[in-house]
Amino acid sequence: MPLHAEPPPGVAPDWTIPQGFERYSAKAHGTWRTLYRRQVRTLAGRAVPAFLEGLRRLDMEDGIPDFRRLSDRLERLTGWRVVAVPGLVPDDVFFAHLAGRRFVAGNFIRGPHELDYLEAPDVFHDVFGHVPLLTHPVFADYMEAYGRGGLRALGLGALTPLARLYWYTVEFGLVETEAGLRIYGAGILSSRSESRYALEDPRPVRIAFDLMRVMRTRYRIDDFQETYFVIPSFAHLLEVTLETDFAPIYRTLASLPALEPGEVLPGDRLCPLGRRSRPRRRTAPGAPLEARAG
Ligand code: HBI
Ligand code: FE
Repeated sequence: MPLHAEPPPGVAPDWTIPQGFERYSAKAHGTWRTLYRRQVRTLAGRAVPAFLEGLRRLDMEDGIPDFRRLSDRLERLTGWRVVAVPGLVPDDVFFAHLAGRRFVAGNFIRGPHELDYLEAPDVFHDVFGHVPLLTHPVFADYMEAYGRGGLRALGLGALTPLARLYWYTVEFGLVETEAGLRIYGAGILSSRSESRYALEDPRPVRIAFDLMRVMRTRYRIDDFQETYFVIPSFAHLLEVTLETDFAPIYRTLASLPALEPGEVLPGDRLCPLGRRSRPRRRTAPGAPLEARAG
């Protein structure tokens, strides 16, 4: 994806740049606030409770956050920091940042004419979508483990299957909770239309997470997903990532045909869209936070 292996002029050797927080216009902060409010309304009862809890703790509703202040807060919680980059960075650079608990984020924000769709991930996708779950200790560990796995995968020539794992978890993952299916993937969490589609539309298939199955499945970058994978918990995702030796999986995958998005295999466990997917508000003690809020 990147055109240069070397950072362009003005970009540090690790591909970071200053965020330039002081340079955001009032309009840029206004775009952030519009998106933020809209998305908070959409995500009540749809996002995984840990995301909404992280969002609350990060205090980002007033405008594009200053990465220094945001990082200081996040570092106290889970040891992660947020660093600015000019756009997509080379895979090895991306993985090295994750392995060092640094999340790379674009510093620019989409224009008011492209609130619903954009091609390159901007600061709203990267920070609103990804950073709140980095406050969750288990998810935070998964992201680091993924970065380490990425560096190993590059050495094994296995970027493609590993990129599919990122796509179907970090970007477009769903999780089963006691209250029903919830969103944890940042690509969904930062999109109003896909937040509804991913949970409520009958068209996509929702398949129980299986590492090999995920790594075999191609994905689309230009439309809503046709397949979502559902994890039982962040603990399961972390455990599988830490305890599986990916090398034999990559070897097996090399001899198997890839699967298309939307394809269903006889062995797939499908997650039906029951009434449980949009529960009525519960107020009983111990009900998920999101069910009580809003
Ligand atoms: N760069 N800025 C940025 N953001 C990403 O999500 C990203 C990247 N470079 C490479 C990359 N992702 C891929 O390697 C992963 O999607 C697997
Ligand atoms: Fe992303």
